[in-house]
Amino acid sequence: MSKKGDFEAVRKDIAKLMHQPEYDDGSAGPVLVRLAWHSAGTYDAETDTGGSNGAGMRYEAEGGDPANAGLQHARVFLEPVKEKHSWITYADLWTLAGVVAIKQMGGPEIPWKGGRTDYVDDSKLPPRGRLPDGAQGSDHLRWIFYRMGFNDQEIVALSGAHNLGRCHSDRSGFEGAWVNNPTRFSNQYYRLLLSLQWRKKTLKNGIEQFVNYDEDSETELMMLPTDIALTQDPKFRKWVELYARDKDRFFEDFTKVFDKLVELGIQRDENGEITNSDNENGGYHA
Ligand code: DDH
Repeated sequence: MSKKGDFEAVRKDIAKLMHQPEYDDGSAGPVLVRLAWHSAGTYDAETDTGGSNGAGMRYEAEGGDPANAGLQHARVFLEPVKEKHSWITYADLWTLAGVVAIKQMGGPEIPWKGGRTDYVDDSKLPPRGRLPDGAQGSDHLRWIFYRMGFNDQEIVALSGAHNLGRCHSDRSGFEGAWVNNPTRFSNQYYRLLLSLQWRKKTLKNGIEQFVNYDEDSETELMMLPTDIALTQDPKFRKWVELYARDKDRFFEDFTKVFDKLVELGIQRDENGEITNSDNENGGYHA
């Protein structure tokens, strides 16, 4: 047990659990990043509902959303950290784990502030269906991400997280990794989007995704229809081209946009203290 508020101690323990030889590509990192993203990506700016506050994925309504299939692995990885540092909220732990994982995998240092609440405010619960559907195109991407308050450039920068991890047929129905080294954060995703030839492939389960033509490569790489959409829409494509040639610019923009993502719906005063995590305000607590 660490002292309340000692986020450094929590960071160290998250970093220690990253290496998971029995799991996927040997790292808990990618699924931890996806947990952070899905905890925050339910936000709706207009109604100020959803977002990482409340850690709603602990409950069936949100945790059982098919879009969140597989994220229990990330939550299970983090459980010993929560047990050891019981003062930390799940909402803070999940977002912090994403930030630590990105750094551990060679990505940028993303600013992160604590203070989120696990208190569930019933009036802020997001309905299902707020997370993106990989089978769709650019209209859907704008519909989903504009709702959170992101613009075209930010959509493309956020999508660079697909440098990490893989699709699992028993989770999303899609299958495979986007890049050859899916536990190393880089701008490879954008470079491959532009440099490889992508063709549509129908998987055994009937789901369509894109795979590369190159038959010499040992592993088949994949892209979701939403990833390919970024190259087909000119307003998205110009950012794909920029991030493909300028890794530093991608790291810089990704840092800002991931920070913005995990702060959605969190209000802070001038000292950085959260002003909307009042546990006394009705609702229920875990
Ligand atoms: Fe993603 N993502 N994502 N994604 N995502 C999947 C895996 C991972 C979409 C669909 C899928 C973001 C945006 C989008 C990560 C991070 C981020 C999978 C595969 C699907 C499907 C799940 C599975 O089968 O296990 C779609 C659609 C979008 C979009 O419309 C833009 C964003 C914004 C992020 C982010 O982190 C900022 C990561 C990491 C993974 C790999 C997970 C793993 O287990 O490995």
